[in-house]
Amino acid sequence: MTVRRLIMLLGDQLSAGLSSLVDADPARDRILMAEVQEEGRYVPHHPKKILLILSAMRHFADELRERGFQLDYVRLDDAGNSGSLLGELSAARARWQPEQICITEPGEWRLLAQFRAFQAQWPELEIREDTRFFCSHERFAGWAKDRKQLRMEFFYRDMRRLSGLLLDADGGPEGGAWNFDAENRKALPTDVAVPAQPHFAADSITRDVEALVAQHFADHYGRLEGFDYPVTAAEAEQLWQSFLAQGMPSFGDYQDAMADDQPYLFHARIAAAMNIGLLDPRRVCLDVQASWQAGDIPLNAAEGFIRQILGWREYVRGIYWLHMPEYAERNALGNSRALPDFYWTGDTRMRCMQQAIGQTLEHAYAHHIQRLMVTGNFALLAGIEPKKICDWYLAVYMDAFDWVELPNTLGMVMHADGGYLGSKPYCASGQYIKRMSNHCKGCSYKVSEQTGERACPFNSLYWHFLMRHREQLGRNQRLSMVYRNLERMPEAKQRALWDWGETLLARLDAGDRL
Ligand code: FAD
Ligand code: DLZ
Ligand code: SF4
Repeated sequence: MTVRRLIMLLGDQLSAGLSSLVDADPARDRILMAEVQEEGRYVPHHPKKILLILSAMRHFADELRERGFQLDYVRLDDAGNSGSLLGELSAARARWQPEQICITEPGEWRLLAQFRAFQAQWPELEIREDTRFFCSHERFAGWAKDRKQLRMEFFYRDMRRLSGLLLDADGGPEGGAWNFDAENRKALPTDVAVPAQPHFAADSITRDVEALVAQHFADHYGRLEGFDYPVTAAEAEQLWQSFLAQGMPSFGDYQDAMADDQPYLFHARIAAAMNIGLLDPRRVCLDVQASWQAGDIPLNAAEGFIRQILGWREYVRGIYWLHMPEYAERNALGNSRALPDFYWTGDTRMRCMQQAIGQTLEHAYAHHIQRLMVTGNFALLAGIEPKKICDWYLAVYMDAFDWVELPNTLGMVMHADGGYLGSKPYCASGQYIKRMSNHCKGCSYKVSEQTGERACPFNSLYWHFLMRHREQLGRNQRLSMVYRNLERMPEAKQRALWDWGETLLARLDAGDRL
C-alpha cells in the first residue's frame, strides 16, 4: 500500500474533529498512535492517569477503524517498541515512506520542540494548530501585544464578546455584570446533599490496560485499582450531563468549599475528559448557557462555570504558548526547598493536606481550591522550588498537561512568573482553610494557635512568608492591609512567628512529616 499521508495522533488528541483529521482520507492515509514508556515516565504519572490515556487511546483507535481508517497502533508491550513518540514516528516513516506527515501540535513545549527538530530534516512534516480552543495563538498574541498587564478578567470579557456567550441583546453581559464571583464564596452547610457520581464499568480494553499499567508502572505513586472514569466520548457525555443536571445548580455557591471525605462536591470532574479531547469545550459552554436560558441554573453558576473554561482555561494556555520555553524556568521568589515526601504519601498530621493528597493518590483528582489553597498554598508558604512542585502537579492529576498545569502552578500558586495569574500571591493562613472547610475540626493542630507544637503550621508559615518576601511584596497594593497588620503586631509576636516559622522550615528540611 502506498501512503499519501501519515497522521500521528497523541494521547490527548482523541477528538473526531482534530485539525490533523479534518481532511483525512481513509483510502489513502494512515494513522499512527503509539503507547510509549517515555510519556508515562518523564514525570512519574499517576497510574490512573496512564490507564485513562492508554484505554481512551485504544477506544478511539477502534472508533477510527470503524470509520474505515487504517491504523498503525503500537502497544506499550509490542516487541520493538522504541519507547518514544518520535522513535515510533521515525519507524512508521521508514515503513510507509509517506508523501506527507501530519500532526496537530502537541500540548507541551517539550514535544513540540522535538517535532520541530525533526521538521528541519523532514520537509514533509506538517504541524497544524490545535483548533479545539476558543482562542488561537495568533489571537492571544495580538491581545497581549502592547498591554502593560495581562489580566485574565479583561481577556475573559473579550472572549465573551468573541464567543457571544452570555451576552444580552446590546452585546453587554447578561445580568449587567461580567463576573459574579463575589456570589461564589459560600462555605458548605452541614446538611447539604452532594450529587451522586455516575459509574463507568471497566470493559475488556480497560481491564487489559489496567494489567499493563500494573506491570509497567508499579513504581509510581497513586492507586491504580478502582478506576471509574470515562474513556470514550459517549461516556464523557454521560458524566457531563449528570453534572449539568445535578451539580451545576450549586457550582457557583460552593465552588470554593472543601469537606472531609468529599473529593468532588459540586465540581464537574470533566477536565481530564476535555483535555484529552473526549469533550468539546465549546459544546460544554453552549450547554451551560442553554441550561441557564431554560431557567435550570442560576446566572452565578452559569457565568462562574463558563468563566473557568472560556476565561481561565484559555488564558493559561495563551500565557503558556506566549512565554515558553523560558516560562518554565521562572522563579521570581527565588525558592529552592525540596518537595516534602508527604506530597507523595499523604503522611502528615495536617488534616487538610492529608485529605487533599489522600484523594489525589486515590482518584488522581482534587478540586481547584484544594490545589490552590491547600497543597499549593503550603508549597508557596514553605518556599518549595517551583520546578519540583510543578512536576508533582503534572504527575499526580489525571487532567494534568503542561500547557494548563504549568501556568496554574508556577504562576497562580507559586507567583514565580512575577504575577500574570494573580496580582498578588494566593497566600493564606489556616483561617482561610477553616472558613472554607470542616478539616480543622478533626486536625491534630489548632487553627486558633499561631506558634508552638499545637499551632496550625499554615499560620506561622504565612507570616514568615510575608516577612521573608517583604522586599518583593511589601509594595503590592493588594497586600498593603496585610503588611499594615504585620507592622502593628508587637515586635515580640513578630519575632515568635518568625522563629516558629524557622523551626517548621528546618523540620521540613530534616524530612519531618509535620
Ligand atoms: P470544575 O471545578 O468543575 O471546573 C470546570 C472546568 O473549568 C474544569 O474542568 C477546567 O477545564 C476549567 N478550569 C477551572 N479552573 C481552571 C484553571 N485555573 N485553569 C484551567 N482550567 C480551569 N486544570 C487542568 O485541566 N489541568 C491541570 O493540569 C491543572 N493543574 C492545576 C494546578 C494547580 C496548582 C491549580 C491551582 C489548578 C490547576 N488546574 C488544572 C485547574 C483546576 O484546578 C482544574 O481544572 C479542576 O480542578 C478540574 O476539575 P473539574 O473538572 O472538576 O473542574
Ligand atoms: C500522558 C501520556 C502518557 C502517559 N502516555 C502517552 C502515550 O503512551 N502515548 C501518547 O501519544 N501520549 C501519551 N501521553 C500524552 C502525551 O504525553 C501528550 O500528548 C503530551 O502531554 C502532549 O500534550
Ligand atoms: Fe489544615 Fe491548619 Fe486546619 Fe489543620 S488546623 S486542617 S493544618 S488549616
